[in-house]
Amino acid sequence: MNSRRKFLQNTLFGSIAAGNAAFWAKTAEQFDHSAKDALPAVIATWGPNVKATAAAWQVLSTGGRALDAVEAGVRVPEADPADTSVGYGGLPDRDGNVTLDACIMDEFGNAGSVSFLQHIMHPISVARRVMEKTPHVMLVGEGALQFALNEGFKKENLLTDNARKAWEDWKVKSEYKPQINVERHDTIGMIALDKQQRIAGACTTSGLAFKMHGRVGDSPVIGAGMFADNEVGGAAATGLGELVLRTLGSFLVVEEMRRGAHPQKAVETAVKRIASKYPEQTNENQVGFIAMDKKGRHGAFGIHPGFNYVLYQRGENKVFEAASLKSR
Ligand code: SD4
Repeated sequence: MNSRRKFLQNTLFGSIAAGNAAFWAKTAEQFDHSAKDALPAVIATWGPNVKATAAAWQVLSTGGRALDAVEAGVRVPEADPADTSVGYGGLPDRDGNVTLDACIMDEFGNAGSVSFLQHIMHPISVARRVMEKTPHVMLVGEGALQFALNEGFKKENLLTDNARKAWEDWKVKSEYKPQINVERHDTIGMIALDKQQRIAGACTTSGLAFKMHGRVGDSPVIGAGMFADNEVGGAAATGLGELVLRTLGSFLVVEEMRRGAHPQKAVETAVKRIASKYPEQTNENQVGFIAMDKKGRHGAFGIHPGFNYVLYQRGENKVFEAASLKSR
């Protein structure tokens, strides 16, 4: 049994069984009936990220800024050696290097991003510095590392013994075949809405396990892995980044919400776009989106069953199973 499934079975938090989209859409709307206490709220990809939403909630519940909440939140899995998809402990590329991607956006539409960054445990905080201290949006590779070191971040070895062992086992066959939900897709995308109705988002990952050296996914690309617009809401993606990059998925979700769609309908549209453009790749690969609008309404949807997410709202930190386009 994979760790996520085990986690879900063991979790004390309530979860809604995966249903069809129509069932879920109704359920998601049930969250909307008492809009007055919908703020603050935070949503994140993948159930094991309950500790991340709890860290974000600490900021939000004490009147803090959404931007600080998402940064504090996603730093939790970045520092967790047991999370093999994010930061320290992340599975390396096929040459044994841990290379990290992250991005962040604030309520003013400012954005910062790093990609192909090595040796820094908290890429999200480097992305925030890029946003706040440079005239740029994105720094990559060696330049991003130099910037981080100049900013006082510590150079560290991020390859844990477990991740090295997994890589050595993988090297025996050296086959790269992403599998739906089997490979740990625990990239964290997070959207927070604070008491002052400010929206911010963050996304951070070590990317696909055993990827080509130099491969960059959707997670650090503003509009692909994450997008937030304070007039509308925010969205984030997880899964096979190539499918999200080609469709600029998170931007699409936010634009659908801008046109009036409920966040649940908006994420369904983005998943369906991928499925209609890339039907063959959709059969074999997972993508999931989360979204939250300015009213604190949310949505989540995957191509396949197995995508779950965490919502911390009205004082409760809960894991939910997202509905999906395809059935088991
Ligand atoms: C990527 N979207 O690099 C990321 C992978 C991911 O959970 O979401 N993993 O393509």
